[in-house]
Amino acid sequence: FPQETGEAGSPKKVMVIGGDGYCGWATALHLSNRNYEVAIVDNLVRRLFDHQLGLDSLTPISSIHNRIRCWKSLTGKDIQLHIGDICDFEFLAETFKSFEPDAVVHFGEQRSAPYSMIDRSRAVFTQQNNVIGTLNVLFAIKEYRDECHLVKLGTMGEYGTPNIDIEEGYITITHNGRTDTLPYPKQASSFYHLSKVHDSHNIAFTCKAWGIRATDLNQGVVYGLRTDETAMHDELCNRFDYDGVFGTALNRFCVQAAVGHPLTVYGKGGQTRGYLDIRDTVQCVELAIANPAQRGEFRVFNQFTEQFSVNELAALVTKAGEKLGIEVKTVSVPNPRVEAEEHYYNAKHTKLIELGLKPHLLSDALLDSLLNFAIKYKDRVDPKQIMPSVSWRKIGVKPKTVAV
Ligand code: NAD
Ligand code: USQ
Repeated sequence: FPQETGEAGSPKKVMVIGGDGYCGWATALHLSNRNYEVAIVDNLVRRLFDHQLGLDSLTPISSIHNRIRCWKSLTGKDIQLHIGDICDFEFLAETFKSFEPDAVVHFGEQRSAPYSMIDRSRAVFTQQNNVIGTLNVLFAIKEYRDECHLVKLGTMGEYGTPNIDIEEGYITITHNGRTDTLPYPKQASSFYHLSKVHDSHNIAFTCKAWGIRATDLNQGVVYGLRTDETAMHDELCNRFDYDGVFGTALNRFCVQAAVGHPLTVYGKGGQTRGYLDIRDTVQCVELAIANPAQRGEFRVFNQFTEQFSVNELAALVTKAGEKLGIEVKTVSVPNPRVEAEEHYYNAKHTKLIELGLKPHLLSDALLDSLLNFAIKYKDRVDPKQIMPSVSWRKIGVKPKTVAV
């Protein structure tokens, strides 16, 4: 990794928006450990969603204040904390002016596809929170910190599942004898995934119009619990979602196996996505920060390390369960989503490797340890939260208090 210095040789300052969340917390600690000066910005709305929907992380998590205190007492390193909503521009402007970031890593969005499909108000909230939050970050960079590099978390789901190879952000097309390199077509399939498409367009435009430097990390589905830093103390433990709204495929399957619930394959199970270990999320973000985009450049990286279908994941978890003496069954659940269940999928993901990413591929050992974590915390599992409860087809205007 190149030298982590900002202006005048001082440590590079990184603002981590969404730094209390799953990817953000792991990243904030990793960057702090690597001697970046870190400020977390978060309005803790993710903890509120849990309360509102009656959900909880598999792992017990400390308050953000105790997390940061614990980190300071273990390492002597300070992480600044700014509690507030990035949709509130005055708040965001103050954090920019006081912290003066060299890079902003933006994780701070509503990130669940099912949440965005609960009812009209959640769909509107998701797009308002995500699109306006990102617009405010772009304006704050332009106004107060125009050299600052934006590292924005996007999603592989922006591309959908086209019947051709997926490139990294751009595709060169020859049409009626003329050739151009154009943004890769976007075919997102939830109001959440669409919010990321809208963000990408807004960022691309401001790179062109104002010379913003930005990297869009089109991340695949993240799995895993521990990173070197979050494993240092119980109070640093990361969240781990297994419920039908916020839980993601592989993490959910491990918890389901641990409690003897059949693995919930939606529909035919041929849905193929890119996946990565949370230890690679933190590595990729550090690589993007250490190798910033040029002024005016809108750079897109596909951030995942391996592709799996849902059926393949279920088979891997079944095998890992057998080794631990657990019998794992699979059930085909009627698909609550509208998505292709059998399709071609071949997505490029070479740019982060070229920058030096050393992937942690999904190994038997990792699956064993994930299953063991799930077993360790299995008394905390609420079986009522496992089955999917949000239907893409049934979304309507009637507000729903619980997802069920
Ligand atoms: P998370 O919900 O655990 O964390 C998001 C954090 O952002 C939360 O702490 C939340 O309180 C905060 N936040 C949301 N809106 C905010 C606002 N308006 N102002 C301030 N803070 C706000 O999500 P995560 O799993 O850590 O995902 C982080 C990012 O990575 C998201 O943008 C997500 O779309 C992207 N991503 C996640 C995955 C995954 O598998 N988890 C995969 C691909 C991309
Ligand atoms: N699926 C099942 N069974 C389950 C859960 C999911 O079959 O119990 C299927 C889904 O139908 C889907 C696939 O697994 O086809 C992935 O679903 P997911 O819930 O693991 O992931 P997704 O909704 O796509 O969203 C997650 C994160 C989101 C991120 C995205 C990356 O919540 O923030 O953007 O992964 S990607 O999928 O590459 O777009």
